Amino acid sequence: MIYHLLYPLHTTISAFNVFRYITFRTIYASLTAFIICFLLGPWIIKRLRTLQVGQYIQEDGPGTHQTKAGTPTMGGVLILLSILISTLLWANLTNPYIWIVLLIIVGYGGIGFVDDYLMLIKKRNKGLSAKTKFFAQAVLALLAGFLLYLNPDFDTRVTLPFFKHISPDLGLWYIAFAMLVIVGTSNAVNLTDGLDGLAIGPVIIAAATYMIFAYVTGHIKIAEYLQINYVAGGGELAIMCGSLAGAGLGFLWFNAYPAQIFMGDVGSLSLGGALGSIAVITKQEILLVIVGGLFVIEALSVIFQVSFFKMTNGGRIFRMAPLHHHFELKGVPEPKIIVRFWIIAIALALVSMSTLKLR
Ligand code: 57M
Repeated sequence: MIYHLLYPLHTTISAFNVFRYITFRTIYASLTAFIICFLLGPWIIKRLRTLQVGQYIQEDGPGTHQTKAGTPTMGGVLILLSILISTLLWANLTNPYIWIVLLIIVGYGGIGFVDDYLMLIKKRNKGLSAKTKFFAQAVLALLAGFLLYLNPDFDTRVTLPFFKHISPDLGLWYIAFAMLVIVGTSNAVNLTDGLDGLAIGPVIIAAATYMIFAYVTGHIKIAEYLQINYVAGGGELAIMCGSLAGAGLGFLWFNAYPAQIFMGDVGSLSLGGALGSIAVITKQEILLVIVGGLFVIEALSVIFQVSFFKMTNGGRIFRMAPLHHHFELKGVPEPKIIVRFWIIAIALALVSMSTLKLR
């Protein structure tokens, strides 16, 4: 809104020319989302407690988690509210990519909300069935992929890190590919959200990384210099990444150990979906495996654990999956696991940025 209301006035008030710049609007989108989250946090926590929207803890989980029972959850509502307000204020709302990512954020937030709500009612850590959740996510992601496919400016080639001359054009199959990236990222973030701040930290890191990718991808000269795909209008997603990172920092203020609030599936599914869709639009889909490497590691630990369990009739690779539970059961204190996972996420983000030059 601010962009549409104030930038046109730059002909009379020259200072308003600043609203044209993506860098300026990204910074203020981050700060706006952070301040909204920071100011509304205490009220939301109090409200969730009053409404008894408290986390149910599975008995079969690590014993240390029993003390977390009743922690207000569904804090993702606060994150999404901050992202939406900040994006609507600072982004160029005529940009179709903004609305595609908003479709995923709101849609996946809705799926997560229903899942969390059912968990609350059933008083079990079981909400929607995995099949129902996956189907709803797939439909929304296919819709997003189809809208991108219909966009004449959008390129259906897949960018490979390190190999600038190899970018296969998937054509109509790009819709299915985009769906896999979005649904996969969403569920990987969901699995990771199992310790205080463990998911939101790497989400902030990934959002900050894609802030840079979106900016360079949408800048024709820089994209040419780096020999990466130029996506006209892709730079506007830097503002959305700013909102994501700002809201994430605001939420982390309350989700930091010992957490006063959990984000719930409403937060984890939507934030993962947002990162996946931003990766697709900025043509850095495969690079997401590195940027979101922590989410990939956590998801793979579950896949390997379940596969090994089935193949060996009860054998386990880890004491418990996802990986963070394995370290918990080894006696590593929760804060130490969380901060070390953040360090890994930062290292992976730096490696992913280096690939822009290593081509
Ligand atoms: C998402 N949810 C957390 C919170 C958060 C197939 C299997 C791997 C599925 C997986 C599962 O259930 N995943 C669901 C992880 C849960 O967090 C809630 O869920 C939201 C995110 N979706 O926002 O509302 C618990 O995590 C803890 N937590 C914190 N701080 C936070 O900031 O401490 C969350 C956020 C919360 C709280 O205790 O209750 C979760 O862990 O369920 N299942 C598992 O991850 C289970 N692993 C498992 O069963 N492993 C098996 C097989 C299946 C691989 C094995 O290793 O053999 C573990 N999780 C639980 N119990 N709850 C262990 C058993």
